[in-house]
Amino acid sequence: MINKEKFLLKSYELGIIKFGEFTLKSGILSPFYVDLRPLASSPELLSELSQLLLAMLKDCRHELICGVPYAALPMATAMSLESKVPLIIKRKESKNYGTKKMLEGIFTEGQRCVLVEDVITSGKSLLETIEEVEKEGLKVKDIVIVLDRQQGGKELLENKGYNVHTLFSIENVIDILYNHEFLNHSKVIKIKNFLKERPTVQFSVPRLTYEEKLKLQNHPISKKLIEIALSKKTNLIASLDTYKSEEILKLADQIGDFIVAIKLHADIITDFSENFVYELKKIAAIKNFLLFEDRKFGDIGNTQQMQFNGGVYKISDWADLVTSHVIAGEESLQVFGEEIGVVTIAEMSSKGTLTDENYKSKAINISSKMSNVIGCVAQSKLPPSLLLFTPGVNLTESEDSKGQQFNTPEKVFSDYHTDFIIVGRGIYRAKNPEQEAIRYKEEGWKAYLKNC
Ligand code: S5P
Repeated sequence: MINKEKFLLKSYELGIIKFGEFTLKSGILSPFYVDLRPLASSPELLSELSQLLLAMLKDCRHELICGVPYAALPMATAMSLESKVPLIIKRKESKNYGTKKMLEGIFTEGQRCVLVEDVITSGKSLLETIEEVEKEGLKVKDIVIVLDRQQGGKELLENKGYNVHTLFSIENVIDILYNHEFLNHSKVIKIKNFLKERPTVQFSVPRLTYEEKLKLQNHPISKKLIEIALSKKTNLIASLDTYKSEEILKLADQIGDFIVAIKLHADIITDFSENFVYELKKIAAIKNFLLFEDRKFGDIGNTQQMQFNGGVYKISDWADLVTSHVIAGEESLQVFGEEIGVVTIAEMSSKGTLTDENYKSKAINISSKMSNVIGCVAQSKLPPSLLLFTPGVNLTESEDSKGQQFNTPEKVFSDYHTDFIIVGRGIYRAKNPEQEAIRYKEEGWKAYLKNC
C-alpha cells in the first residue's frame, strides 16, 4: 500500500503547494497556493495517487470513472488504467456541431459513475458537473477529491446525499509539512489563523422531512422508526437509565405513547432478567415503540460478536437497535448482522470528547458504507441518508457535574438537523415523568416542524 504521507512529501517537492502571499480570484490574500496539475508531470506520483484514490473507493460499486476537467482528467485516466474501470470524459462546453453531447465515451443509462476532482473549495463547480452527468442518466453517489480546502464544499455535497471521499484536508497537509520541518511554527500559526478566519461558504440546506427521509432508507429498522415517528408525531427516545427493572417497566407504561423508542443500558439494571425483557417487549408491542440498547460496543469484531450474542444480556435476542463505536474499524461492525439497526457513535456530547472533526468524518464515512448502520449519535449534521440521534437534550439544565453538555430540542433541530432526540434525566428524574415525556415530545415535534 502506498504511504499517504510519503506521497504528499514527494508531491510537495514537485511544487503542488506554495507558501507566501498570493492574491486569490476573490481578491483575498492567501498565505498558500495550491495547484495539483504538476502531478501529471510525474508518472510515478500520478500512478501512486490513483492507487490512493482507488483505495478510498474499495467498498463502493461503480461502473464508470469521470474526472472534472481539466486538472482531474489525468488522475481519472490513471485510476481507470489501474482499476480497469472505463473512463468517460466530460466536456467543459458542449460542442456546437455534431452530437452536442456533454459526455464522451461509452455508457448506458443507470450506470454508477464516480467523479474525481483535484481540489474542492465551495463545491459549486462539482455540483454543476454532477448535474450534467446525472442529466445524461448516470448515477453519481461517490466523489473522490485529492484536497479539501475546507471552505464548506465537502459539507455542501454531503448534505445533498453524496459520499465525499477526500484524501487530504488543507490542515492535514500543513500538519504533515510541519512535522517534516518544511514549515516553521509561526508559518503554521499564520496559515491556521487564515483558515479559521476565512469565511466558509455557508449554504442553508433545509432539513429533509421524515417522509423524504423515509424514501432514503433501506433498513427495516430505520423505516420502522420513521414510520412510528410519523404516526405518533414524536421524535423522542427516552433513555431510562435506572437500576430497577420494575421502575423501567412502570416508566415504559407511563410514557410509551409519546416515544419512538426506549434506550437502555442493560448493564445498569441490577435485576436484569429474561422476564423483564419479555414484559418490556409486551409494552413495546402495545404502545408501538422500539428497544434500543446503548451498549456502545468498542472492541474487535470477534469480541463484539460474543458480547452481542452471549453473556447475561443476550442483546441480539431482544434489541431492535444498538450503539457501537467505530474505533475498531468497519469490519468490527459487520458482526451485528443485518437484522438489527446499528447506530454508531460518531461524536459524543461530553466536554473534552476525543471525537474531533477528523474522527467524526472517518466514523461517518464508514457508517455511510455499512448496510446495517442506520445512523449515528452526533452533535452536528450528517449526510441525509443517515439518521441523526442526539443525546444531551434537556429543557432546564445546560450541563451536569460529570462532563455532560445539554442543548434544547430547538437548538439540535435547527443547528444539527437531528432526527431523534434522546432524553434521559429530563424525563426519568422528573417528579411527573409522563408529563415531562409529553413536554419533550411536543417540544421535539414543534422544533422539527419549525426547521423543515
Ligand atoms: O455522546 C453521547 C452518547 C450517548 S448514547 N452522550 C450521551 O449522553 N449518551 C447517552 O444518552 C448517555 O449514556 C445517556 O444514557 C443518555 C443521556 O442521558 P441524560 O440523562 O444526560 O439526558
